Amino acid sequence: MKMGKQRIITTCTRDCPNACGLVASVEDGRLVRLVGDPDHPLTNGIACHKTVKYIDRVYSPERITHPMLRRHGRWERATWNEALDLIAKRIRRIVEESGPEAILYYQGYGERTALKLLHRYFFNLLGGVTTLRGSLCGGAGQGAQNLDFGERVSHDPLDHRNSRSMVLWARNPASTNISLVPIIRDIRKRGGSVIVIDPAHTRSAALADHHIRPKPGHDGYLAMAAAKLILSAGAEDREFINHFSEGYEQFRAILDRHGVAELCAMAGVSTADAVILANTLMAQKPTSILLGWGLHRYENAHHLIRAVDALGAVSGNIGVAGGGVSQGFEEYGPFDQHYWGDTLNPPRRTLLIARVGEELLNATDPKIRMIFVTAANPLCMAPNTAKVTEAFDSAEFVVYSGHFMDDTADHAQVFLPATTFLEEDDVTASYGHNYVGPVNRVIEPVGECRSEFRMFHELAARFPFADRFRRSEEEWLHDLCAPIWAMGCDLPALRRGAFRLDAPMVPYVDKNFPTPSGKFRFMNEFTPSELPRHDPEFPYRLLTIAPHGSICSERTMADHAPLPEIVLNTGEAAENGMIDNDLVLVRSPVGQVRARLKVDPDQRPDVAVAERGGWTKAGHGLNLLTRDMVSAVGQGTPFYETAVAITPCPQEGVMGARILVVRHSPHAPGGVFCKELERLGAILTTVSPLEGDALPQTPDGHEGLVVLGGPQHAFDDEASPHFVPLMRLMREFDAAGRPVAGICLGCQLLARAYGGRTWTMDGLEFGFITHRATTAGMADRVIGSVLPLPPLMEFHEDSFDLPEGAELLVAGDSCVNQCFRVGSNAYGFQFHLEVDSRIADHWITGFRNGEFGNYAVYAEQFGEEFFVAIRERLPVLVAESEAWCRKVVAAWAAAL
Ligand SMILES: Nc1nc2c(c(=O)[nH]1)N[C@H]1C(S)=C(S)[C@@H](COP(=O)(O)OP(=O)(O)OC[C@H]3O[C@@H](n4cnc5c(=O)[nH]c(N)nc54)[C@H](O)[C@@H]3O)O[C@H]1N2
Ligand SMILES: Nc1nc2c(c(=O)[nH]1)N[C@H]1C(S)=C(S)[C@@H](COP(=O)(O)OP(=O)(O)OC[C@H]3O[C@@H](n4cnc5c(=O)[nH]c(N)nc54)[C@H](O)[C@@H]3O)O[C@H]1N2
Ligand code: SF4
Ligand SMILES: [Mo]
Repeated sequence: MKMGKQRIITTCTRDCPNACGLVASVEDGRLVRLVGDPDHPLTNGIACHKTVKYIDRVYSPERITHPMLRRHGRWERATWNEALDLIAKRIRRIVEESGPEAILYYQGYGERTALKLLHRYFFNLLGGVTTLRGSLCGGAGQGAQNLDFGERVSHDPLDHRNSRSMVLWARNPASTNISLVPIIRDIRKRGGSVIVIDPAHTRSAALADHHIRPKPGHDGYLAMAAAKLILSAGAEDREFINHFSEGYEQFRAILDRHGVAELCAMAGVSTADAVILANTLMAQKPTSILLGWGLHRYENAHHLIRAVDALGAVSGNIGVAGGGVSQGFEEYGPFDQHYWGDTLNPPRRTLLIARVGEELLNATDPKIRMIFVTAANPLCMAPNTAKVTEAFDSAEFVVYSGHFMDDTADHAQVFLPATTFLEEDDVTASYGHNYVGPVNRVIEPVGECRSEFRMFHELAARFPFADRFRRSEEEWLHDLCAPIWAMGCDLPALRRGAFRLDAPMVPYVDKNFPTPSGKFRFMNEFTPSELPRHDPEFPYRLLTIAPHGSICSERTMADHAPLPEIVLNTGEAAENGMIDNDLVLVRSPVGQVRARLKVDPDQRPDVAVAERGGWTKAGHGLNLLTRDMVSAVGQGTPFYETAVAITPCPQEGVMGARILVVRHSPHAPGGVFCKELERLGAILTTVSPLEGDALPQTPDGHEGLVVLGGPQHAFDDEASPHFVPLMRLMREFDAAGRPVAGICLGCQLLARAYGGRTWTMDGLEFGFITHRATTAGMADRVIGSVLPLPPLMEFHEDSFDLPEGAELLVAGDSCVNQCFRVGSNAYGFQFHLEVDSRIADHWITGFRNGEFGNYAVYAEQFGEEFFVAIRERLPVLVAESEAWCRKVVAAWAAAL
């Protein structure tokens, strides 16, 4: 480890069009600060708020930092050699028995740098495995623009400085493209207009002069209405139409089918909206029209995009500085793609990523036996999660390379812990601008994490083609980036800062298009019968948009709120008997999800908007709702072809149950236990008597009681005068047939409430410990239904005698009384089943550093090795404990 302070520049490789230049500050080998690089021409010193948080992600207590193998259903630590040997053995066997196409390589969007091209090279050296075709992200738009322009080429974002106005068409840069924000503000400062066209009321609406809210998937009509207005004003670009385009007559014929008012009605906008759009295009030339990814996500997205391209052409914005209909760039464009090695074998099978669940299940010749996943989370991000999960579970062997135990890792047999870009040397391009940037290693790999370059390298070393793969990163970059070097850059120069590719600032400036005729092609067919239809059973179109706070599913378990939020128009919600914060059931033809309702008066009444990316296992999983379809053009994924019904959750069982939570310390929150209760629909009221909150006198108004832990002694009524009334309350809840749960201190108080003595032990019990269920436990309504027990977190110096009439359900070796039932439905849990990664990490770190005053004396009993080991095992320990806790809560709450 390098000591002292360092400042290192690098480039963010996350799935984000900005590809920001970053400056990392490192102190004694540890990353302490990550900010935008002031010298990067597009970043200009401003990176997103997610970047500051990325440091927490790199050092997250949930991050997997050593290889793991699943043995007998449980994750166990393995060495790299064990993991890679096993993978190599399975690959060899499968290739021998079923051929290489029985393996699927699933590359996600998490990181698409130069060296990542080599993954596919590895699989091609193997003989060519099954790969994916199409895209979860952009396909449809590229397909449509290729039809019109011959090839999709966008204006350099720096060219928008020449724009007098801008249209953000299905794009939300305030959340997704921060580098554009100053450029947008600048247009307005110069007196130009910015129009946002989006059915949802996003953060970007605040950046604009006008927000036009078309019906989802119906933008084509709006574009046509604006084109008609321009034509009727005689303001069209005649020269472009006459000399540089084809198909104009067909386009005119399409426009002639309807009047402007009719088109606006079909688009779900007012005529005034179309007039504003047309007037802006006529009076504030040039206009930069920026297409977002929202438009791609329709089956017939090409209709929408082609209509906008045509509007750009009619209004004279094609091949003009400050104009253009721009969409994005190819992140793999500047690299030598022949290193994918696709020509090494005859064409191999591909599966459509848009329908990957179905495609996997239908792949029979040969059946997919192994799936190798890198930088992806298909069990969360691909459509129709239930089907994708079934498909993944039908493969015999899933290898997952990534950072966290996400939905997909949960279904794998091998976990390969990958480095983040901060631990790697590489080169990255961008899908949002024309700069390539250096990925310079900022810190040493965390734990035993390895770059995928190294993983594949060492995997290749186990095969006869090793020599074709084994070269240094530098050597590979020399070849992979040859097209960049040919533009006048070299690796040492690139390591020092971003390099602008030799790409046009303004594409098609010579009005020469790479179409067969060399001309721009107007949309020449339009079949509106193919546009999304209204189904009264599912009245809202579900728009699962980019989350503001994270990139897609890059989160941890602890990051998740109990439920996803879904936004509905305020009036629409009220008409259907729902108000802000209600718990609602969101149903689609393929699945259902519970969510928290948010209302917004500025949103269209026929859409439901939610942020994509929450994990399925955390109760978010919005792709449980989406249909698996493919776009008609470009093999894209029409995520927004899903319509949903939203209704209040039926008030039964836990739903709507009011639960009193008594908290004893800010360091011991309700964690997973309380989150899960909320997820099931309970309404929690938390009181902290030690901070002056009044304890309710009777159970009236609450259907259940949860008493949390804290450092107090259960026998010390002097320090905690509320113990006596609290114990009475615990008995009264139970007597009234209302379930009680006591955790740690709460467990001891429950024992005392029924006459059990509480006392201080010889030492402190700390860490994750495995206990056993007693015979009574096996027969118990709650514990009997959640066996086997994973290791569970302990942090206590007191214990208790079982009260008379109590049943011991879980017994420990060093401290026997771990879980009991008393009365009819009162449960005491000595272990902290509620911990999530944050709570556990806080306790481990605080305890080790002597921060928890009265426990400091015990820390010495636990050596340094103990703390290192527990921190290393924490991600899995917490994941197991959390999954178990959720089952316990469901069983406990069933009595509500
Ligand atoms: N913070 C953050 N940034 C990200 C990401 C993230 O997850 N979080 N993801 C990254 C990725 S993978 C991508 S692809 C990009 C996406 O970047 P954007 O395209 O900017 O974002 P999206 O939310 O995918 O879609 C933009 C908007 O399209 C709108 N939309 C949906 N349907 C229609 C329609 O029919 N008509 C119109 N006019 N608008 C419609 C949606 O309401 C949404 O607000 O962002 C990248 N950046
Ligand atoms: N409902 C709905 N679903 C959608 C969309 C939508 O609009 N609505 N949008 C779609 C879009 S635009 C996209 S791009 C896809 C994204 O789909 P995916 O790529 O499957 O999902 P991500 O959540 O981006 O997962 C990327 C993972 O890569 C990890 N990662 C980052 N760097 C590395 C690395 O170097 N190595 C490894 N091994 N892992 C790394 C990240 O931590 C993260 O876990 O989702 C799509 N899914
Ligand atoms: S996530 Fe996007 S905006 Fe944030 S630092 Fe990375 S590239 Fe920049
Ligand atoms: Mo994307």
